Amino acid sequence: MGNSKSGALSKEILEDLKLNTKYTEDELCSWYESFQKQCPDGRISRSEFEKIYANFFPNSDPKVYARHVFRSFDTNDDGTLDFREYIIALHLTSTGKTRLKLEWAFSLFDVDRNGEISKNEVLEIITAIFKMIPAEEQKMLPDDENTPQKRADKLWAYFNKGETDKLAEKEFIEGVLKNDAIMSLIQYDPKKK
Ligand SMILES: [Ca+2]
Ligand SMILES: [Ca+2]
Repeated sequence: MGNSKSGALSKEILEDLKLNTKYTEDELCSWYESFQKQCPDGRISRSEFEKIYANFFPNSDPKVYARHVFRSFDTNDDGTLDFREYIIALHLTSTGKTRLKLEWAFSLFDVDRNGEISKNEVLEIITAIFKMIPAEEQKMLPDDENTPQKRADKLWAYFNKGETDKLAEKEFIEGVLKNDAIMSLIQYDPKKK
């Protein structure tokens, strides 16, 4: 009590988030309030982040995927997400197919952060995505997309790559932007009930 100042959202972060997301000042301030309530120390740990994902995917196992998403948003690599990193995460994962979202998707697939994607990295992330798809939905997937390996093969064939070739960021973004079917290979949108 009487300490509201240190708990307020700094003007700098607010301006930065208004500029870099579609959210309004009101939205950001009210999210900040609830963020502070849930995370009094102002940070989300990896296990807390995994719990948030678990709530969204009660019928499947989003844990590995959540871990990769966490890595991609922990831009300063300190093992926690602060409010800014968290809001950027929300913004990017909830927007449609934009260049910005695909820049993020690239960083998600670039597991070792060396600036290019290998087929093994693709397989690793697609395997994590697959674990989020409930079993009954997996049964309904097209025959050439119903295992992580088939999906990785399909993606690699689309980009005309050999097994040991690498995919650069620009190539990835431009390729996916051009093709909705490829976009659906690299993400999972739960069906609205
Ligand atoms: Ca961080
Ligand atoms: Ca890489």
